[in-house]
Amino acid sequence: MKLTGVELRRVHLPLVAPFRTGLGETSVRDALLVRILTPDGEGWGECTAMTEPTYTSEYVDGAHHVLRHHLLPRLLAQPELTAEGVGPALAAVMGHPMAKCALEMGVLDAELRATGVSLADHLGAARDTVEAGVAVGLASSIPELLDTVGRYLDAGYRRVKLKIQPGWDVEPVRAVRERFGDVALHVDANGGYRPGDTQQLRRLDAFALLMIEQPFAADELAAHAELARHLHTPICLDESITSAASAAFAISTGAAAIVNIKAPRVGGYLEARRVHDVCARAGVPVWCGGMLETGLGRAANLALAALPGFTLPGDLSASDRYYRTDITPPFVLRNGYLDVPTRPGLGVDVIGDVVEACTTSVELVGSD
Ligand code: NPG
Repeated sequence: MKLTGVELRRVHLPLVAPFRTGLGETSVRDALLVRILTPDGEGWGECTAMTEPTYTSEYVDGAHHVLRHHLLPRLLAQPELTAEGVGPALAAVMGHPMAKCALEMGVLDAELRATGVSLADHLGAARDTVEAGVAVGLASSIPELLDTVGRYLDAGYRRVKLKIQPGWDVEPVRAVRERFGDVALHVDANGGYRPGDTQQLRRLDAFALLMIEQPFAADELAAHAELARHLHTPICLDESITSAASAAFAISTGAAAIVNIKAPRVGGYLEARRVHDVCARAGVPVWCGGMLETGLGRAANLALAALPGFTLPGDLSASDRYYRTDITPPFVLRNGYLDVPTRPGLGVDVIGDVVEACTTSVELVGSD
């Protein structure tokens, strides 16, 4: 496949409600989309970098810059391109996994559309629906939290993840357990605790949580392994896992009993599948993380989450949990499950007039 051009498009999508974590609050998604143009058809990708570099070092303006000035020139210089070849073609540029993921996703979409294969089949999906989970941000009060969790459970979500931080952990978890009984519950700290907080984290053992996600900073692998020796609750790593190699190492040290896989954090869906394979060989369950994706990223995440090792519900919710109007037809909850797209490529089409209406900038970068 020859790449003839790539469109970089920024879209402004207000969230239905602000999403607050220990890293900050998001009320609008300033998403960066790529449209891959080839003589055989087009493909779409999404860069999930956030407005500020608070989750990882990537952020949307930086991703836009690295795509425009460093990644696209290398990709456009390839005489022939395959999705497998995107990673190697961009390897000279260090880091920037979310920007690289967007390009690989777009090329995968174009290539699979041209060959009539769905991304789910291409990755090796084992199911056609995926259990939906929901991530609940930090709330301003326990009653507000209980109200939000109650609405999601009424909607049919099968697993609830609560954001925690020092000062907002045991009491909200206790309140949710008391009100909602044995609902599948897990907590996510986004690295907000320090190794000295072990005694406080041990108090969470009383609530039969599925897992505690990323209690310490991304590079604190030894501290996570040490914490695991003092907790009954399994430790899941998110920010620490940046590749299949880092997943293998984290598992070997005892730092991770469960892994959250986010394709954008590991540089693409093909590396995400390799993370899945490493975890499956080690008997470590995985689940699919989310970053408030539009329908494009959601479609790709559903394909990934259909792989056999994804045995826990992920942060994959229906479109209306995020956006009043999405740029693709909405994903809807059916008895607590979401359908895995089956059509070729990502299996979803952007809605032209919706995308135009929320576009804040667009630039076409050509091959000459
Ligand atoms: O459902 O997409 C979703 C949100 C899930 O909590 C969620 N994502 O720390 O995993 C996270 C968090 C996040 C959101 C991280 C946005 C980075 C950006």
